[in-house]
Amino acid sequence: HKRTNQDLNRSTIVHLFEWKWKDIADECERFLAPKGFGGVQVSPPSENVIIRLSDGTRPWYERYQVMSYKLITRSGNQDEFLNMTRRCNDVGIRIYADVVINHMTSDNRESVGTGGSTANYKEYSYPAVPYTRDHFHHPSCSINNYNDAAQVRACDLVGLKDLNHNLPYVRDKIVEYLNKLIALGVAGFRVDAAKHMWPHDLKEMYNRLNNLNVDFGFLPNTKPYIYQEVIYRGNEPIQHTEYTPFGDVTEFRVGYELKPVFEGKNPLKWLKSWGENWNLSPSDRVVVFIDNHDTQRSNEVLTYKNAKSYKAAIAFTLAHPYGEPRVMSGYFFDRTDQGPPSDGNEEILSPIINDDDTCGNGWVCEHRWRQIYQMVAFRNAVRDTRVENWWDNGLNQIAFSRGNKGFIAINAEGRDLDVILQTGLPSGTYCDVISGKIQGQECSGRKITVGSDGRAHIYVSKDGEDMHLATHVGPES
Ligand code: LM2
Ligand code: CA
Repeated sequence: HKRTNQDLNRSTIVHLFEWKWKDIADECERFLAPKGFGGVQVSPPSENVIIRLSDGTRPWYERYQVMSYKLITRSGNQDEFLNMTRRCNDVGIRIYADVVINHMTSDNRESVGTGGSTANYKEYSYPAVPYTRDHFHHPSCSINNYNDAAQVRACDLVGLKDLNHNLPYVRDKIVEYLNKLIALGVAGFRVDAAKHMWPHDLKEMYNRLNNLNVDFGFLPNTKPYIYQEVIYRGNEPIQHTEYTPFGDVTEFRVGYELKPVFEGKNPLKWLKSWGENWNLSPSDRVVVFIDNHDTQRSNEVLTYKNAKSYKAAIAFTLAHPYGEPRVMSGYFFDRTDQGPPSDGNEEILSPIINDDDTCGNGWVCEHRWRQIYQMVAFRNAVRDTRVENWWDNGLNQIAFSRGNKGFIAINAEGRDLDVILQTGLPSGTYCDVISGKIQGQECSGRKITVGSDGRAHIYVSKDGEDMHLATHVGPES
């Protein structure tokens, strides 16, 4: 296994944002396993407060307001969670739980949770844990100055009641919750709001976590893979290095940096030095992504709404060895607080699967876009190789190979890319996995003919559906 606890011939975490456990189990079997994905980040499994917006609908962000550590949410209950981890692990797909442990809820109008638990906010009372007033930071204060590390850790994030992890009781409850998830077969955790907790408290809790449950196919003595949400943009006192000694961190700068690049505002040629040389954190400590469920609601990164640049940026992160990749997969939205597609009973709708693999019923299913899932197969095919045969035109056209296993070319310029390039690949006829795929024995996309000298004619039109092409050795060639 790798440090992510994924199988060696797999890679890439897909965040199935707001999906139901039952649908994730189905997706592991029918799509993620055959396409080579390595794992799924699931929405927080812990009971959350039910919030209704003025139009009566439920916002997605209610799931970041914890009522208890009971596993009961709109995604499903504990039995359904277990059914998911069982079925996904059986086909080689790992489950990472998003764990919200920095805080409980804010003062809402509503005080009933998805599992029926209640709370008394004025008293800081959450009887279903139980937590009482003593378990929180007092006096309450709000976070408004990110240059004050103590304030970021001990005050309330957007009004959310802040747990005091200095207390053994609080740590016990959280360790108990995480160990419950481990017993149920998860492979690791995305730690929500890690920046808002003291590193030494997190370390102490992680040290008390059990090994992964061997009943789900993990090797004995395997530790959970932990990646911590630490948003760092530079020039802040709280740095990744405080958290990397005992876990990985989310590298938000990838999304922020690649947006202008793939919009043609910062030349692609600079990607030659992509990685630590861009001041990003060390490759073996980061999860990388173009967007996540928060940033896709901002204007700071590329999302499904900018499909052409978005697909190319994701292809670049999957083709490049820097970091552990995660792909966002969500639903269409107009308003930032808009919750997942749901029916009249507020039940989350299952995605409909169309004949061309895409989704319906309001789900975007970015991970089912051909240009995205076929780059997961690319990444698996090129593992253990380096970036070689770098080429650029001095501006916005680039190409590189991964050893002699894969090749990608990107054209973000206002003119066609039309040139003979060294692909590093063995001679043969390859199928461009961006414009098509192998169906039966036939390539439905463009073909790339590599000569005995490894060179090929590379053409990417300036106004095609996609601004890139890619291919690799293996079943897809
Ligand atoms: C995270 N990482 O550190 C999550 O990725 C992010 O999605 C969470 O915020 C945040 N931390 C807390 O877990 C989301 C959402 C916020 C939302 C909170 C709590 O981005 O907008 O805040 O969840 O539900 C909402 C309202 C906000 C209000 C707050 C408390 O948007 O205006 O603040 O609830 O009622 C008074
Ligand atoms: Ca805190």
